[in-house]
Amino acid sequence: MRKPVVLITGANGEIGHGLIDHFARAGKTNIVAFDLRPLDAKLQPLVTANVAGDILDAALLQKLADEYEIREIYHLAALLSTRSEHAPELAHRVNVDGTMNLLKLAQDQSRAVQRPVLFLFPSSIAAYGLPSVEAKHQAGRVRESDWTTPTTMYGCNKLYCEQLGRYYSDHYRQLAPEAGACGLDFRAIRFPGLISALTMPSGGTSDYAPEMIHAAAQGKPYACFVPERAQIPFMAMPDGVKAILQLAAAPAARLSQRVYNIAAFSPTAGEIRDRVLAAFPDARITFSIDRPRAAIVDSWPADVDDSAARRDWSWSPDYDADRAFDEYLIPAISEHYRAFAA
Ligand code: AKB
Repeated sequence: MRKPVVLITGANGEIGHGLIDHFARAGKTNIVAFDLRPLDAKLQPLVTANVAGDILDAALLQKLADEYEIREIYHLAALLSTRSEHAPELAHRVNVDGTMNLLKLAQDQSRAVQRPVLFLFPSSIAAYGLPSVEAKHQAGRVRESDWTTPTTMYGCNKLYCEQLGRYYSDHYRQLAPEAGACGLDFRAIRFPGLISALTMPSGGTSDYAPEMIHAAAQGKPYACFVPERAQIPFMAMPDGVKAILQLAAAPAARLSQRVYNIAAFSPTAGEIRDRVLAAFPDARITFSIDRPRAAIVDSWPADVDDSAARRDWSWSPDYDADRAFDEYLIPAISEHYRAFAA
């Protein structure tokens, strides 16, 4: 008999760390962690198996499917927005073909055991694309159905994968239902920029916020690549992890859509600088604009409407900006680097 497991791809990333940690605390260790690199040594005791490999390797995924009964998939592996602009074709392969491989795996698994496989997908505010800063500020809190004209390969990939998730859940093999039946339960969150006290993102365009805070805590200078007025939604990592878990646990009957916005706070880069300076008065923060990256941030909404998530699965963030900085980011990041230096 195959062992029932939860598969986490991109397990070494920021959300993966938070999820594995949460599952371990809840006594759930039937995790198969999948990442290009071997799992972080401190997470290894918390999982059943740690597979270093590529989501484009269909033979490796098949091997996993033969060995385990995969009941839930948290598909976190992706190339983020800045990295994807440097290598758009590679991004398409990883972000789209890789997701297709996982969706197909989930479908096959669900057919084999005759029960739906839960598939959690982190989409992004990058799925939106506003044509100008004026339009962005006029748009206000953007709904899921509005402004879905992304300007980045990553945004296009995320938006398309949301559609693939819907297709594999609701219409797969519609002309041969006997071959395709059973099901996939695809659920996605369009995440804002996430800020973790413990890990640093790499290859994203919202990275200026975590980079600014982590640099200040280490006493390093930081040149922010977007202007002070740049504004997008952000969220403290514990809320990001909470949102994925809440959406995963929500009864299917309560979900009126497959893709949800979530929001917490929406500071400008200048406001982030001010909060960092209040905590680290010696911080050396300057602004040196990288125009292409700043243009990407300008194309993302200043804020999103998360009323559907609030209504359907009782979403509500624990951390507003004050709490995120004063009770999570500043103390935990300071402690992280103090322990690092000791
Ligand atoms: C990125 O900057 O690419 C990500 C995102 C907003 O999805 N952090």
